[in-house]
Amino acid sequence: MTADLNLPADLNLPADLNLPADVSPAAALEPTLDHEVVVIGAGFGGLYALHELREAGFSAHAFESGGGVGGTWYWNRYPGARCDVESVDYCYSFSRELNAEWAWSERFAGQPEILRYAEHVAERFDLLPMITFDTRITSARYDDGDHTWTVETDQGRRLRCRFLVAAVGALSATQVPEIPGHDRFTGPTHHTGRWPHEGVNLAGKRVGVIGTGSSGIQAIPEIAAEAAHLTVFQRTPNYSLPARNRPMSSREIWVAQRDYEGLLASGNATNAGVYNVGTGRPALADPPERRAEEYEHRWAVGGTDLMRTYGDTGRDVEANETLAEFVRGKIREIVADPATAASLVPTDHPIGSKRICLDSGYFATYNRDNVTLVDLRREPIVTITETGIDTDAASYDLDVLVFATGYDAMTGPLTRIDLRGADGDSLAQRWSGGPRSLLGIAVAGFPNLFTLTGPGSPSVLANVIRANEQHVDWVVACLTYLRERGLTRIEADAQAQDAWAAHVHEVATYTLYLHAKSWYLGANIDGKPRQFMPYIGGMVAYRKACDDCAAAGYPGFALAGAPRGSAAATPVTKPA
Ligand code: N01
Repeated sequence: MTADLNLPADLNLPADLNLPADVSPAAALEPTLDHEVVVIGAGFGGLYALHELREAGFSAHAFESGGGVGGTWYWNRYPGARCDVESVDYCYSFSRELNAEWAWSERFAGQPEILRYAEHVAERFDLLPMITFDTRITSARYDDGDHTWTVETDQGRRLRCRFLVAAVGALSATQVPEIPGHDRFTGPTHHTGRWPHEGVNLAGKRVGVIGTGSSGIQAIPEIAAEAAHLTVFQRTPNYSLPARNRPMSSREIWVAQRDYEGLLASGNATNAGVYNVGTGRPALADPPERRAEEYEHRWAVGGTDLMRTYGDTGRDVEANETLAEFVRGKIREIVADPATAASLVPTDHPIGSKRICLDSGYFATYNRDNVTLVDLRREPIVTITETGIDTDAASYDLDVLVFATGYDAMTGPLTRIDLRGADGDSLAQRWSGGPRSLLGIAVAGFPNLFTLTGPGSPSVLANVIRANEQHVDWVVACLTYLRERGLTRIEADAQAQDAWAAHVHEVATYTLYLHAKSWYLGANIDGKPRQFMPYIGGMVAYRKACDDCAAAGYPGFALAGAPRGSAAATPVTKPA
């Protein structure tokens, strides 16, 4: 989640978004659709999309590659998987009743509990009949003759729909790096994002973990506690803050269940979609002792509040350094061996310019006798072998190899589907120079496609459940608007898209996010264009841009369709 960057209230949103909507009659229309809307994915975005589409009277169906709902929380079952947004915020806000009946057991819910919540939502709102599981959508082609998408699945199904809602998540396309010899290892290998559902018995095993991002940092303490020996292969040290996870008190549960208005406010009135406890001052406005007090207090409380202590640590190098040095000091305090501590202290990027990690005993894990840190900056990997990993300094024998190596973030989940737009170009081709979209939700050349939490929207910089809710609400209102007017086609205008992309980039330049080699920038994937993908202007400004666009009749989009009363205006209700 992003720190609250206190960006200027007037973000200078691109004026040329005010393009006239081009409304023209549709060409020949095909009434025999399978569904009006196909939703790709049944994670938090897809579930809410199904709910709202059905409420608004659309025929909708989702296809999900997993065997159940939950998206990222279905797949990420690695030991220690836990949310880094507080449970009271990391939940839906659309239903007062849902909020009143669900009781989170921990301050930061673990993966099993979040998955149970997703399953509860799917059952409570009767969404399961609207989902086909174990089915991956492999391709989708848009036909401009009749304003439809033809979708194909890996189960051999082909179906037609008017609109496509990609609820594919930003971090679902796993990434295993091309390390020499990566297919030579003869023992089990696991990616944290595709952890076996039956679990992995690590007792008595020599385990190697490559990667120290959020996933590695959560998994490492748990694996160390179970394995005979753990060897961590670290390329870049990372900042991590103590989660200080704990059970929720009965009073906290009681308040969370009743304070529905507070829940709404945390999502709607803050930039990151979570409750904000910053001082409101610039870091250097406080004398060093006062600053240390503020930082110490938030370190002791735990969670990501520390990142929001001051409003300028996300955009001012000097301010950032005060916070970074505070955290470095904590690492040096916790880790007993000074050489190991030196390897773990991050110095190559500002704190928060990569996704901040939350941990439970991560740095202290390196004080265990059964844990070895291999600093790959000192001894790079030469090759993976049949029995372990060779660096240029030593051979490490392993029984199990864990890749905590992350994702082809934000674009990967979309470009790995063969999506073909109006002129037959694939989305992967269109985005080969970097993703471009209007408001992060629609792409020029790809009519009737909506990308929930797509690149160009706040997405991973916000509370993703709330970002999904906001996107779904916008999409369903948009589809309702089209239906009421007998319109069957909506497409982002290329000029408006360029203006939005320029704005997304401009806002990122106000921050320190461009100072790190992060997955936000595509820097973790060889050959991926370096472009800051999420929108850092914050949920408040972003929501306003979306709302203004809808209120003005969707300027920046070209709308088309048959006049009211034609076949196109007839609702399509063919069941799944
Ligand atoms: O992936 P990452 P992640 N040789 O890309 C290393 C969300 N999430 O799965 O930094 C050696 O952050 C790479 O090294 P470097 C959250 O948004 C949330 O951990 O590129 N190492 C890095 O250390 C998060 O940010 C939660 O030098 C290699 C690691 O692999 C996002 O998912 C939990 C390498 C990848 O880190 C992704 O996190 C988990 C190579 N060739 C995830 N290639 C919570 O809610 C890569 N690495 C708590």
